[in-house]
Amino acid sequence: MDPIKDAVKSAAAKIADAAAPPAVPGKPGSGTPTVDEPTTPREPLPPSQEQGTPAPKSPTGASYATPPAANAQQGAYLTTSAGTRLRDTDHSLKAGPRGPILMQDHHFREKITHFDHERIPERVVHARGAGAHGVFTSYGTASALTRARFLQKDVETQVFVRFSTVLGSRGSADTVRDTRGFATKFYTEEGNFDLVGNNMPVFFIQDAIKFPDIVHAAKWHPDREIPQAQSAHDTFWDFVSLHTEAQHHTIWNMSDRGIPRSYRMMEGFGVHTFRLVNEAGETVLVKFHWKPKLGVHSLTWEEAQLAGGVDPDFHRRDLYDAIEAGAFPEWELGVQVFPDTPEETFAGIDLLDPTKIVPEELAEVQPIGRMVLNRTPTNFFAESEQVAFHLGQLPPGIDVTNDPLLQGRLFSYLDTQLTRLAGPNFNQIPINRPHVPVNDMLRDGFHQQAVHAGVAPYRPNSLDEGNPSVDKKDGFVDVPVRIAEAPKIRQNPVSFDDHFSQARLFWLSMSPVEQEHIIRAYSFELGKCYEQAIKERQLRCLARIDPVLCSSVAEALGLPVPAPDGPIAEVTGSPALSQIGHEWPADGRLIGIVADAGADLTAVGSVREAVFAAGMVPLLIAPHGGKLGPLDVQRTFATARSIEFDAILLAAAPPPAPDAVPARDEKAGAPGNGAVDPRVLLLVTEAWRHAKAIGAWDAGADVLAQAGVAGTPGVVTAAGATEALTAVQELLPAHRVWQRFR
Ligand code: HDD
Repeated sequence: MDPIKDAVKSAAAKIADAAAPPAVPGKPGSGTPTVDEPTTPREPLPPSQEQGTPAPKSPTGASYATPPAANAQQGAYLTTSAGTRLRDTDHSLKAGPRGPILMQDHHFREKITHFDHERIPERVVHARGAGAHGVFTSYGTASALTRARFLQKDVETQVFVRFSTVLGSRGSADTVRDTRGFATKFYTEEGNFDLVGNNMPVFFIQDAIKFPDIVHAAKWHPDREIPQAQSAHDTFWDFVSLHTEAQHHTIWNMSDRGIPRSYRMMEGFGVHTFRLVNEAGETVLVKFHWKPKLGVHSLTWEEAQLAGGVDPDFHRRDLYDAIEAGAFPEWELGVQVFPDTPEETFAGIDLLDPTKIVPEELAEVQPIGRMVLNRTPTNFFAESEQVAFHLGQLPPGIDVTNDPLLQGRLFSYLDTQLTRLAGPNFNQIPINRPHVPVNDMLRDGFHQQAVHAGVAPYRPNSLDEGNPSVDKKDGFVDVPVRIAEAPKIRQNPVSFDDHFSQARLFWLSMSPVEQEHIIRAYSFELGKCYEQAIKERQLRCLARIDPVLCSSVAEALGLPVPAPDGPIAEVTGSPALSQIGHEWPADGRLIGIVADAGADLTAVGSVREAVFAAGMVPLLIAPHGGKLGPLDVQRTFATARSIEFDAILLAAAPPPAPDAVPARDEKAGAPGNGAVDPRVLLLVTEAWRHAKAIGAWDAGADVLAQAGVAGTPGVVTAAGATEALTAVQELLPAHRVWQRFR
């Protein structure tokens, strides 16, 4: 007898017992699920190219084995973070089935600890956003102006774009009245270029030192943390009425630009003036513009309100759905080009003042490339949340100007990531990694991912034979701009004192419908303020912008119309700023088709195909989910709401469902005569109020009559499905049936 061998044998037997499958699979308490798992384990998708870990580079150029990509799921089996396979992840290790959890349960502790730390601080501004991947293709038209390689002819560059609201928290609604962020990361062959812009070309402040002031004023009240994602409150209006350089940006916010229809239908602006430098060292000043292929369109105020309740993720969903449907959002990048003169002005406009635009009629926007967003993120957190933009990420050929807002931003974006992404190595996070080799001398720090080799992370060195070298030929160019001899001073140029002329220019550029919307927006927002003195002060600002605007808002507030306390600027409007009066492609528009089992489903099927063929997205709306005859149903009367659709087609007049709200109740004033489902009538009346095109055929025409909209502008009764679609298609390029507004 060998006691040691026996002990090993008996221990091995115990381990084998423990490893054996439970006696009765599927029995409650047995440790296995009571229902089968839906799938057998399979390999997950491999990480996409830009998620892969770049090969570590040594300063001497020596190569090292690439470690396995550590940032995605791999293999078929569940493991701990240390790679050990697990037998059970559904039951904590307890002292008996009814006993307490044991401290020793390392899997429990790892799982819960990691979960407890899943959230990172949200962005201090622009917390709510959504991103997408795409490709930028350069036309080469800027190649004479800049040496930047990604702007040379036909060069294709991967991009990631994140759109955002400014004020709300991560979980706030998409359709609030606010400025929208439009931040693009170009993964160029010369390193990343971050163009961090907005959907409005001007900003509230001229000097970055005031950013905390505008943000503290515009965000929630510190005592109640309300309102969420709104500017309709006292502190915002207190600040902008006292700090009149904000008046230009404020009128943009009060316009329809503050409630975009879709991220796909927003312009983007770099806001600041940048400096381009070419191979010969010659420079020009430029302003960057993104022009959406689908045009610039907005929601109506009522649509924005409805979306806030019915679908707070309205813009996020729209972006995702459009890309998944193959209706890829598209923009042209353009530049306004100005000579780089010592004054840094153009047509009397100070190019360093971020509260000013240069009207397109004075300097046309010249297209330099095209961006298509064609891929949604694989993982929201890893990509849209962890993406970090920084204005100092510039390729050779693009340089900054002395705009004091831009100068301050160059500090802030780098700084903020240190807290938000917990350390200085945020550019090693997959979404932020350049798509070119990195050979910096930055070392160590929290969350270091690279295994740096080499012994001399400093320059000059001899131990690594002087590596890495600086590139005197193709490296980043700091344009040697002459700085005028001047005292150190906390002061702005005198030209920055003009706070009202361009707010008036914007007002004069609007069509009557748009002006009416602006009046209503000011009336609503100021109407939500408590402090009379703030409303009166803002009315005095409006008096400097326009007498009609001022008196209309004063009337709505029930306050006297103040006299302007300074001259009203003599300016003319810029027609390019109006969203109305142009025609745009209808690609990617959403067409709701209402049908029921009684409809001619063959015609409905053909009209769906025709909508697809026209580059738009048809959504079949039916009394129930599943199938309608051979057709897949995308929305039901319970899930469809008018805000989602750009036009409605009616193939039927569905009767009320047995479980629907009482169809006809004279006392409650329900619409219709009880023959049509009230949810369909609501869909149609709302679509009508929001000035959308509506077409009907067969029994669908009865719905128009019941809703009381038959024969009004933009409402078409056609002989058949094809004719109805054609008529609606003719209305779509104008975005809305504007005649319906007064
Ligand atoms: Fe900013 C985020 C746009 C002025 C400080 N900003 C941020 C984002 C956008 C803008 C689109 C979101 C980026 C993303 O999706 O991650 N900001 C602008 C524009 C400005 C501007 C167009 C004026 C022309 N910003 C501005 C100033 C400062 C900041 C003057 C500070 C002095 N901005 C920040 C920030 C944020 C930011 C605090 C928050 C999260 C982040 O940077 O990464 O650093």
